[in-house]
Amino acid sequence: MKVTKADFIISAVRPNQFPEDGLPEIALCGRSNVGKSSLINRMINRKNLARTSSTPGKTQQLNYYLINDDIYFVDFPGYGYAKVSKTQRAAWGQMMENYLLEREPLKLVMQMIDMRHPPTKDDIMMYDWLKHHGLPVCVVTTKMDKIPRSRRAKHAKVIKEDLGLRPGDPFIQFSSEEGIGREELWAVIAGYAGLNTGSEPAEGTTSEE
Ligand SMILES: Nc1nc2c(ncn2[C@@H]2O[C@H](COP(=O)(O)OP(=O)(O)OP(=O)(O)O)[C@@H](O)[C@H]2O)c(=O)[nH]1
Ligand SMILES: [Mg+2]
Repeated sequence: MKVTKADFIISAVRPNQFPEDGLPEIALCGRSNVGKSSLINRMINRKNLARTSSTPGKTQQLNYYLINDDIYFVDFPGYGYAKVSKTQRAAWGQMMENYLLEREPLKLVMQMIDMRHPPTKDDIMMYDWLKHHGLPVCVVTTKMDKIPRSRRAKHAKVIKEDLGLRPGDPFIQFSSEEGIGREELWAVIAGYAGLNTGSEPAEGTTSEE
């Protein structure tokens, strides 16, 4: 996928701030610090359009990025960050839940898991919740470059087993640092979003028509 244009659109805190053009939306969720913003930057090959931080929990709104005027990435607040107040967590939770259950242009949820560790309870709960509600999910494991080659297959296996990865759900091993998995992930996204990239959709993806 050739990205020729990428723009930050809005940090939305209320549904009436969401774009109204109906373009397909791809949501990114995962623990705080898992690498959501870094993945966006790598997918569009820009260093710092999505703000990354060493301060976990920095993303507190739904951040919309528009790519090639074709598709939105929606960066979610990271879950599982202890220093966030209960009230704030409940408010985010409600906003995310409403978005995921009611947002018509949502085509795919990328659930991101840190490849260095087994999935957390929150990761497993999130995946179960998404599947329970029938949402299309692609599991993306991040920070692959931090695992020695010889141990990658083992880590991938543990993550698939602990999550109970459903048959048909794409599973992509990714590194924002090295760009591993970028093309494969674009192919999956293009398939779910119905984008025409001029190439065949990757295996394991479904296109809308
Ligand atoms: N080595 C390596 N480091 C990564 C990778 N992805 C992210 N990081 C680092 O992990 C830290 C967190 O990355 P972010 O992209 O800010 O994580 P996030 O999920 O957006 O975090 P929140 O917005 O706080 O929820 C940063 O220091 C990144 O440089 C990766 O693939 N490889
Ligand atoms: Mg972020």
